[in-house]
Amino acid sequence: MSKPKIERTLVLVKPDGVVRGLIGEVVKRFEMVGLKIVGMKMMKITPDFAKQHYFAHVEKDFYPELEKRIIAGPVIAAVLEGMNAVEVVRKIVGSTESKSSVPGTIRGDFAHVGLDYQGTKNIVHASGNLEEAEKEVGLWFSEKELFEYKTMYEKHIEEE
Ligand code: 3AN
Repeated sequence: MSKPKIERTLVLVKPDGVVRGLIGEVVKRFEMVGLKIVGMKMMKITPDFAKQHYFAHVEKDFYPELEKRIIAGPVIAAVLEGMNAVEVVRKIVGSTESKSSVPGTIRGDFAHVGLDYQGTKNIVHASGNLEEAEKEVGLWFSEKELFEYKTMYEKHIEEE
């Protein structure tokens, strides 16, 4: 059997999620499945920083709206660690469009609007793949802001 991959991924509670008081709800869902928070902070980002984060979208027609929403207020940035963390976090977040996100996902439970109307108000951001996750974790966090520790569950596994 191949060894499970321990990955790190970036999650943001975007300004629309922060002003709706959803920080705790979002964080709870990742903790519930046993993902480990290895870094977390509140930040208000600049347009320049937004362009670095969304570099793949800067040339797209929806970019001005996307930037406006992400710089509108403070965000919560977190790095989550766990087995296949990138894929698991995307599953919990739901699909890009809230309208199509299934109930049980963050976007499916707390937003409903289609990309054609208010595409950027979908509460959270999560890295799309491992390569993106490595870049985004490096952009948002310094080494000193990331922590190593063992969760109770990891200790249990070691004791088995
Ligand atoms: P995700 O956030 O699900 O990873 P991305 O990275 O493709 O999605 O897009 C980043 C953000 O850009 C999305 N969260 C959404 O707010 C916005 N966006 C993506 N595609 C569109 C679109 N076709 N129209 C409007 N906004 C979009």
